[in-house]
Amino acid sequence: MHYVENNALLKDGDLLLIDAGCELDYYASDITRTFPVNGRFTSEQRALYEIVLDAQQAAIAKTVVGNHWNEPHDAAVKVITKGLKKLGLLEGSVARLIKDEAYQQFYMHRTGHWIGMDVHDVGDYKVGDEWRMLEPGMVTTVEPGIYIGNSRKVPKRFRNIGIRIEDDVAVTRKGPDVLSKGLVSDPDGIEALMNASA
Ligand SMILES: [Mn+2]
Repeated sequence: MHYVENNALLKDGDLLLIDAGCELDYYASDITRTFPVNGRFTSEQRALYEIVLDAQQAAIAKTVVGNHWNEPHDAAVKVITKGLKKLGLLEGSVARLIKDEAYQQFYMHRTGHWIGMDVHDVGDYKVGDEWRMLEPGMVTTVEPGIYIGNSRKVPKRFRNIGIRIEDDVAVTRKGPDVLSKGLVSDPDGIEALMNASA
């Protein structure tokens, strides 16, 4: 999920995941995009990418006043589980796969964290035993991903693919405000960006 040596050669067919940040006026950002090195997603990469993007959009839609902290994560988990089932990477009923946390072999982290003056900012996620309610002015990342390793249980064409899409989202009375929306995230846009700069 995090690779910090930054010395591997970029190979034809690889994906490059960049988890980047900057600071402005003492506030931190945390943004991730995933690029196909050769400028085109394979059909398997694209299928997985679209699941992650759908999961992110579902999670962002839940990042609203009156929902609790975990609702965006639950939405992302549901989309990812459904998507992996559709591709044949998970088998069984979606409800069962979620209950058994079967998705965790491919999606093993949380969907977001507070962001503010620090990139993982202070702030509780629960109050007592209850998930905290989202309030105007809170800012969280929304960053689902899918990570498929080398397992022989997975068809070869899906192996060694890791995708994460991360944006910074402010909770407002008018709904979620995606602060990082200026950076393209749809797969056609990513490919266009890659090919324009080539
Ligand atoms: Mn993050």
